[in-house]
Amino acid sequence: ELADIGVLGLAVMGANLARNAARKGFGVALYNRHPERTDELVREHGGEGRFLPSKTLEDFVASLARPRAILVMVQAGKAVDDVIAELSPLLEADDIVIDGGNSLFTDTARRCKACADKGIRFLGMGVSGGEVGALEGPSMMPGGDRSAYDRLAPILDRMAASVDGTPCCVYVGPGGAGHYVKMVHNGIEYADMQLIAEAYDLMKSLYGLDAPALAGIFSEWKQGDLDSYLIEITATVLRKTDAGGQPLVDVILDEAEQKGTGRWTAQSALDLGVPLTAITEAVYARALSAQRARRAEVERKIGRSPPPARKAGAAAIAAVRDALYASKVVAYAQGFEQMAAASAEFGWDLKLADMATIWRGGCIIRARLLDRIRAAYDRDPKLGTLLLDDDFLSAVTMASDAWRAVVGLAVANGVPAPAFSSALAYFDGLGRARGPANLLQGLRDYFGAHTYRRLDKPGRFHTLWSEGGAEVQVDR
Ligand code: NBP
Repeated sequence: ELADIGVLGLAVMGANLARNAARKGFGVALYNRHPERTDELVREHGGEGRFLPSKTLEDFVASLARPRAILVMVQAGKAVDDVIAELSPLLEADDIVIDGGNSLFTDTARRCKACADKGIRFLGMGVSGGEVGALEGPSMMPGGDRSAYDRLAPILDRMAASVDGTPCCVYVGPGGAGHYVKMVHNGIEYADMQLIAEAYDLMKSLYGLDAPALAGIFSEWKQGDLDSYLIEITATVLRKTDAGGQPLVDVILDEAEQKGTGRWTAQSALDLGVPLTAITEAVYARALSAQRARRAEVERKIGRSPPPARKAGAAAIAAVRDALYASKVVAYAQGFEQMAAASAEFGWDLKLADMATIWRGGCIIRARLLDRIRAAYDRDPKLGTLLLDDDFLSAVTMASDAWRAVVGLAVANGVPAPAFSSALAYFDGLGRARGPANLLQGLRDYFGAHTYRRLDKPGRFHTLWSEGGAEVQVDR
């Protein structure tokens, strides 16, 4: 009997997705460029379901039922183009290629079109949940050819995580929409993790709390509004000791690496003109973390002294919690606003409530907050920003005194909290009908004759700054 789906690329993600599909009763064809990975998968997990391993691409394609569906799980970038080029001559009209890696959405749009020109149906699918999610049920964000999605939905829905009986998988939109949404998901993940790291740093640096005490605090936060996978694993990581019995986190090098999806998110926000401050600060924070030697050199020169010891009272810890929650709402609001802007720019018709729905399970940013985001977009699918939703606005407003106090304390004591403080600055900027850009416009008109508009009359104006200072109307 032929296979229902093929998986090409059997490193961690591909192997676990193949096992996931097989465990759900689907016949799974297997292929990896170096056959050792295929052999290992069959040797170690062959009993989990119906696997059809192949050593050549020809045999692999021949082992699939028509129309063939091939899930490509290779390294993002050139490898995906190479694989498509090798596969294309072996495929027939209506066969389906799904790229489940972290591809750049513009590459996906290009591949979607190139495949369509050859009669091959292409899906670019974001998959979140890491290694464990891939095996046990990830969140999946397929975009591209709609008919290919419809054909595969019964398989994808079974493979995906599910929350309250709803699969964490939905058709996102045409072209590169699926990978775009996955990219923003990863950007939000950057911001979420940076905010958690700042909360950790503040409590450690200001109140001298050690890792086990902090683990207890994060475990407690997991019971409330902050309930999320990332908060849960924060407690676990903080509690872990190494072989010598000391907290592992205390000996992990403080240099964060990045694979690029956070940076892509920030770059796209700049292109779209979306103020994506929280995610972008998180990308910068990783970049600064990577300058470890320079940080040590500057610290030596400044001769820094630690902040004075403070008592960690319940109110102080609750303030950090509230500041974290409010900042997190801002980060999500910005990410969702970016998806709306991209949807308008590229004509995707993204359903933001659906995105919140499929991120409730399986993925790294799964959180109770996403239920509230879904509810907000269900109430008003055209909501311009989550911060205009009554529930979110009142939650953030209620937290704002604590938020200000925490950011103030951080600034006063030299503990950097870039994501906390930029989220607050964004919220304050958003909540002010009249900002200081009037002066910017005046300056721009002075040196570049860029013109300005006035509050008190229609039209565009220019002041003849160097020719007597008269104002002229330049357009009616
Ligand atoms: P990797 O990103 O490490 O890629 C390794 C796989 O790509 C191997 O199967 C390798 O084959 C194959 N490959 C390469 Br490299 N070049 C190839 C080529 N020219 N032709 C055919 N195969 C080629 O694997 P991964 O960590 O499982 O991730 C797969 C995708 O999923 C990536 O896009 C990744 O960004 C994404 N992703 C990863 C995670 C995660 O937690 N790791 C989570 C979500 C998404 P070989 O064995 O023959 O060298």
